[in-house]
Amino acid sequence: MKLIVTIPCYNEEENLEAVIKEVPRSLPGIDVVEVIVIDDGSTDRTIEVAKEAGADHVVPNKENKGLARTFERALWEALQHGADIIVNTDGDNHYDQSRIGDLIKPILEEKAEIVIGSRKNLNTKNKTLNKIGSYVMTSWAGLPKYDVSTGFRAYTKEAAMRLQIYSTHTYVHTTLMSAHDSGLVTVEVPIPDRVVDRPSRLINSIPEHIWKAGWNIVRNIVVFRPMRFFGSFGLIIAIIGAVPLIRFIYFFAIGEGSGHLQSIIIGTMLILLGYINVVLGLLGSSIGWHRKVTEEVLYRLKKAELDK
Ligand SMILES: Nc1nc2c(ncn2[C@@H]2O[C@H](COP(=O)(O)OP(=O)(O)O)[C@@H](O)[C@H]2O)c(=O)[nH]1
Ligand SMILES: [Mg+2]
Repeated sequence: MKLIVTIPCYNEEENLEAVIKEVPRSLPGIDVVEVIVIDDGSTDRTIEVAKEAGADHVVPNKENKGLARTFERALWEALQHGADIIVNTDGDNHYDQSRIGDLIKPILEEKAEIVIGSRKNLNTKNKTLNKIGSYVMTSWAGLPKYDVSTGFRAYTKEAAMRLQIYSTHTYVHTTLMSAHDSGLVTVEVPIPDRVVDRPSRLINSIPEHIWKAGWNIVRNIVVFRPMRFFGSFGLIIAIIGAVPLIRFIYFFAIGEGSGHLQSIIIGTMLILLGYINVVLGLLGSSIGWHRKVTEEVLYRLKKAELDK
C-alpha cells in the first residue's frame, strides 16, 4: 500500500521544510510514503527547499496556473507514481502532518473513499468567509455539513480517478460536489489546525476572493444541481405570477374582467420567466447525464492508462 502526500505550493520557501519533515514516513498499514511537491511557478526558493527537505518528487508548472489546476495535476502525478492513497496538504504548515495516520484510517478500514480533516477551530484569518462558503455549500448545494474549505484530505486511488475539477480558482468546493455526485463515500475526521501568519497565497484581496470563490460555487451548483438552481427559482417565480393571474380570472368570472391589464401582464411575464427557468433546469439535468457519461469514459481511460 503506497501513500503519496501531495503539496501544491506557491512561494512556500518559509514553511515548506517544516511541512515535509513532519510527514510521517512510516505508518501502520502503509508500505511506502512519498512526498510530491507541485510548484506553481514560485518566484522564491520553493523548489530548492522542497528538494533539500526530502521531497521525493518535485514537479514544476511552467507558469502559475492557480491552485485548482495544480491540485488536478497533483492527483494525476500521484496516480502515475503508483499511489493507493493520496493525502493532500498545504505548504504553509496550517495542518498537522503528524495526524496523517488519523486521516487515512477510515480509508484503511474501508469505511471511506475521501476523508476530510475537519478544522474544528478554524484558525484562519478568513473565518467569516469560510463560514459563508460552508453555509452555501451545505444549504444551497446540498452537501452534508463538512468543513468545505479545508485542503487537508485523503483520497483513495479510485476517488482520485473519479474526481472532476470544475474550477480554475480553488479545488476545495468543486471536489466535494464532484465526490457527492459520484457517490464517493466521504467522512470527516476532526483535526486541529494551526494559526498561520503569512499572507494567503490564494486570496489577494477579500473582494477578489469573494468574486472568484462565489463564482466558482455558483458555477458548480449550476453544473451539479441545475434543477435546484434554475428549477426552484422558476417554480417560485411562476407561483408568484399565478397570484395576479388567478385574481384576474376571479374578476373575469364575476363579470368585472376589464381594467385588470396590469395583473395579466405581470402574471403572464412571471409565469413565462418561471417556465423558462424550469426548462433551463431540465436542460441542465439532461446535460448532466451527458457529463456523467463523459466522466465515466474519462475514468476508464485513466484506469487503462494507469493499468498499463
Ligand atoms: N499551485 C498553487 N498553489 C497555490 C496557489 N495559491 C495558493 N497555493 C497553495 O495552496 C495552499 C493553500 O494556500 P493558502 O495561501 O494557505 O490559502 P488559505 O489558507 O486559504 O489562505 C498552499 O499550499 C499554497 O502554497 C497558486 O496560485 N497555485
Ligand atoms: Mg493556508
